[in-house]
Amino acid sequence: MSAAFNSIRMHASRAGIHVSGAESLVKDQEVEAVALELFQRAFKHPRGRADRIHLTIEQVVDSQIRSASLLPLKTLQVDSWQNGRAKAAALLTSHGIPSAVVESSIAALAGGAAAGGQVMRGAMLVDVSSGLRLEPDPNRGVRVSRMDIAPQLSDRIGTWLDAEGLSGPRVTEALVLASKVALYPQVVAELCWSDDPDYLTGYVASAQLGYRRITRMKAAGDMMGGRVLFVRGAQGLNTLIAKLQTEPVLFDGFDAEG
Ligand code: WAQ
Ligand code: MG
Repeated sequence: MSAAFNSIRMHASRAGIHVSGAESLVKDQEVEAVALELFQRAFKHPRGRADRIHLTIEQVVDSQIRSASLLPLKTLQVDSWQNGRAKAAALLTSHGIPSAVVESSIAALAGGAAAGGQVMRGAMLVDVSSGLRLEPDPNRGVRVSRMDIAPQLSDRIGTWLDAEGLSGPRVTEALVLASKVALYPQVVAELCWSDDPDYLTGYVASAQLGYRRITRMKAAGDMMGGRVLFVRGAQGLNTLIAKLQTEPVLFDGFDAEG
């Protein structure tokens, strides 16, 4: 049996505006099924019908794949999106990120951080000391990719998430993305909530905090959302961006106790 892994990336847009995206890292024998699944997701999406769908499949050099453990997951229940954002802001400032930088980043996500108040396809990179945006293309942002659950962890994590009532690809994909981002010490923390109008849960994550879900980060029907990676200055930025985009990582460990 072949042990080769492949990066599969999907990006769908409509009139140039982001609709949906996904990334995975799978063995040869799974490529067809996963590619079909991502295509179907792109074609039928709550953000609307895409008029352009990209599927990119690239073989990855196995010896370059890094293995790591997933962040521990915890859920914070809140009764309104206003309280959810306030909790997120408190968690971010507890990392030493100035309140003004946190507030302007939340406002950017809420208002659409790409040109014309649209959602971005990737993440904003925000300098924690100046609050300035560092991503080379502020319309696109930086897309974190080439990461997945390792095949040997897949059943265990699936069973655990099912038991927690968190079945389905969304939580797993977000946990995997946040766990990859947290591997890089230059990233202080991450903030995220979905741009899907029917999905209201978001999170704050970091190596220090783990993956902290917050049940409401926006109002139902709101089409805005995105990701902010709070980074320590612009030094080494190109290397960080290259690793976020291309370093392949498989997650083979998980501490269910958090
Ligand atoms: N790299 C960088 N940014 C991304 C990526 C990526 N691979 N994927 C998505 N984004 C940005 C982009 O701006 C999207 O518009 C935004 O994030 C939201 O993406 O525990 O579903 O896929 O219950 O809609 C988090 C909570 C759900 C899950 C996040 O995000 C849970 C979600 P979506
Ligand atoms: Mg989305």
